[in-house]
Amino acid sequence: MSTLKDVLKKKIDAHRPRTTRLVKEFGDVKLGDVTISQAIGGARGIKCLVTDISYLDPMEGIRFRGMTIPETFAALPKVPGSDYPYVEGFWWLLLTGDVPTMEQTLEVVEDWKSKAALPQYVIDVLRALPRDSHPMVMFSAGIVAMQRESVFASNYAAGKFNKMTCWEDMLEDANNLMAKLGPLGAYIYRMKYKGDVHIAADPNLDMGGQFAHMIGQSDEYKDVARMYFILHSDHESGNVSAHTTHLVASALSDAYLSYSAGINGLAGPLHGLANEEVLRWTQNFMAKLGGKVPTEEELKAALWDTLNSGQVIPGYGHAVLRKTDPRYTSQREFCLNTPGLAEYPLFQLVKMIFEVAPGVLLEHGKAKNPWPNVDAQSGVIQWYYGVTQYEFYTVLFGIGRALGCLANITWDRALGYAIERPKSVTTAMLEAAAGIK
Ligand code: CMX
Repeated sequence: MSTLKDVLKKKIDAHRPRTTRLVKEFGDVKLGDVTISQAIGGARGIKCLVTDISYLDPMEGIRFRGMTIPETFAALPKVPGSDYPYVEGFWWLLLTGDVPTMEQTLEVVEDWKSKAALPQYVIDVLRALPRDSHPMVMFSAGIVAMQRESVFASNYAAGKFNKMTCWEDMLEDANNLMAKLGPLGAYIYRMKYKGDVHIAADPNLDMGGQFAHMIGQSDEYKDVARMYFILHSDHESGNVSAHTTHLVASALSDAYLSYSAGINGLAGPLHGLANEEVLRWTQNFMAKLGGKVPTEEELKAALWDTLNSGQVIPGYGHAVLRKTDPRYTSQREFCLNTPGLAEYPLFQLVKMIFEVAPGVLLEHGKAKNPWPNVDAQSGVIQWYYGVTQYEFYTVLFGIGRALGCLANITWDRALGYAIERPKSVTTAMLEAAAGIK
């Protein structure tokens, strides 16, 4: 008797050539407004999402509310004594489209401070998980556990749902969650990697500074946290984390349910986990060479080994971008302008990969974009400052990404966006559209 797996394997083996043929030979055949290759290939390029919070141009990169990354950093109120802006002021910008005054920024700073404490039951949930669970699992579990705090959900359950004003409850949930994500990440970090010894919040610090303080980092790292959270915040609506958050919220799920789902998407190796993969790849490569700086030929060979074994080069390529990601450039400049980091061997290697990998990917001929994305550069900065637990890097991404996702779903509620429900078709229908007998 065949097992379920045997039967399924036969079916899959028989089905695969049909899908491959549809994409290869009939990819451009239209199915209404989209093509077969778009229907099979992850909805690439289909314009069916709306957001005014950020826009990603394939050649220019991201603009937040119409501003490039350097313009954004220049425009926002700065933390005293720092070259970097308050994350809280950036949140105001994403939500409203206006650059806030210092007074408006400090209003958010104080609001988040007042909401930052983690409920004890969230700590209990984190502590109940096996200590070797991935930090993204802990982060996601912590967020979803907090759902009982949702003002939106409790008002909905009490029959107080009002389509015109429900965005106010979403905003309250979003502010509450934003205030707690830094402390949640810091708790996970200290519990997992720093002997379970925790650091109390400093009442004088802004969100980015507080995170640095609570993970036990230096003053210098405070700017790293601010920069990192802002750079990772938003990349328009179609990426997996933003789209998942939007999709789940479209069922009138609250901010906690929606963003924990987004976090689960961010934890995939083709998305946010790529920053962890980049560091693993570079560290393994350096270890193989016994720590010595590789020659260009050695690096090329290692990149080809990765490609030939069927894996992707992490940190390279993008679904939309067709040039070097300006978030990569911004972090690269931070490295080049930071004495010590500029000469750091791992940064030298990351620089060398930037010089070699695009040529290898072009020769390989598959990736539409051979240039680096945000993840190619972020880990080296963390490593330099002593955050060497690279499985934690996606949590850092997730704290920042919340800014964009939560601003978006607040606006989704305000504009009453509909529940998402694209239409699916069968493979036989595609074959019929392609004229395959
Ligand atoms: N290394 C090797 N092959 C790559 C590649 C890379 N870095 N980038 C793309 N390709 C391959 C794809 O796997 C695909 O191969 P198949 O035809 O065999 O399936 C082919 O090139 C065409 O892909 P594409 O259209 O250029 O890219 P997609 O839009 O399908 O995927 C992305 C985009 C980011 C998933 C892909 O470039 C990738 O896997 N990059 C490495 C992982 C990574 O850095 N992810 C982080 C992205 C940023 C983020 O979200 O955080």
